[in-house]
Amino acid sequence: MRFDVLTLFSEIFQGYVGQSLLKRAIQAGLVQVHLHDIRDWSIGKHNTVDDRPYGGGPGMVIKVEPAVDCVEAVRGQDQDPGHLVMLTPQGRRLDQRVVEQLSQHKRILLLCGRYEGFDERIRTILEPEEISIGDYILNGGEVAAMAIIDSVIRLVPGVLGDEDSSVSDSFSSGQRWLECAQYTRPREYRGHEVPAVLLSGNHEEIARWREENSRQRTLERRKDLIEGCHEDLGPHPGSCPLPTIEN
Ligand code: 6GU
Repeated sequence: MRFDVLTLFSEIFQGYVGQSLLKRAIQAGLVQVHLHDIRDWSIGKHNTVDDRPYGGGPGMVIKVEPAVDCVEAVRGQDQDPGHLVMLTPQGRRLDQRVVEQLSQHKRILLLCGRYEGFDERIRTILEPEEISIGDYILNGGEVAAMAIIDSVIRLVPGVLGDEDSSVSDSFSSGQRWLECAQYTRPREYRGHEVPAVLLSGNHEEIARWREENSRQRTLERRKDLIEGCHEDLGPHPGSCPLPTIEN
């Protein structure tokens, strides 16, 4: 799986790319991350990549020429032109289903914006898929691009060890209940004890307790996930785990 990140702030990615899971995946040849500085495709002697918006208003807009030139040049670096994603607050909201769809691509280009946005013709010409990571405003698309890389590589075969396979993740393939509470040693800390059932060795009871714990948490914290379960089964009909919950 190859990622190409197109950004004005490639330094932001340096630490992340050297981080353990991604680093191992890169060393194992499972994932490639190529960083590209949009400024390398700037125009004029001042390395301009942004400009004031026509019509006035605050902030700066990313210029069409450097963005389009950069995407086209980077696309040409591989036989696979790749799937172009533009990170913007106006995009489709990222969730695990979107992550699963993205993971089907062999190559993804992540175009990160800054400032007030992109010249609209970048969209018209390149027709990217626009993705947002939530309903709040970031200073740029870089953190969102990292969220995409981080969530997608978990689904690349071989990146996770068998032990922490992503199949059992709480949001994988139509599963929408929250992860249950977890404990490790010590058995007691400041008077707070580990639930006895987890020490019982009774695997059936433990499984039942965990399911019930997930159910309760989801109901308390994220009722919307359960409600969504009934109307939006998507490509996984029948996998909804909580159809019995009332109200
Ligand atoms: Cl992708 N970009 C920016 N600037 N803000 C965001 C976002 C993206 N997703 C959520 N907020």
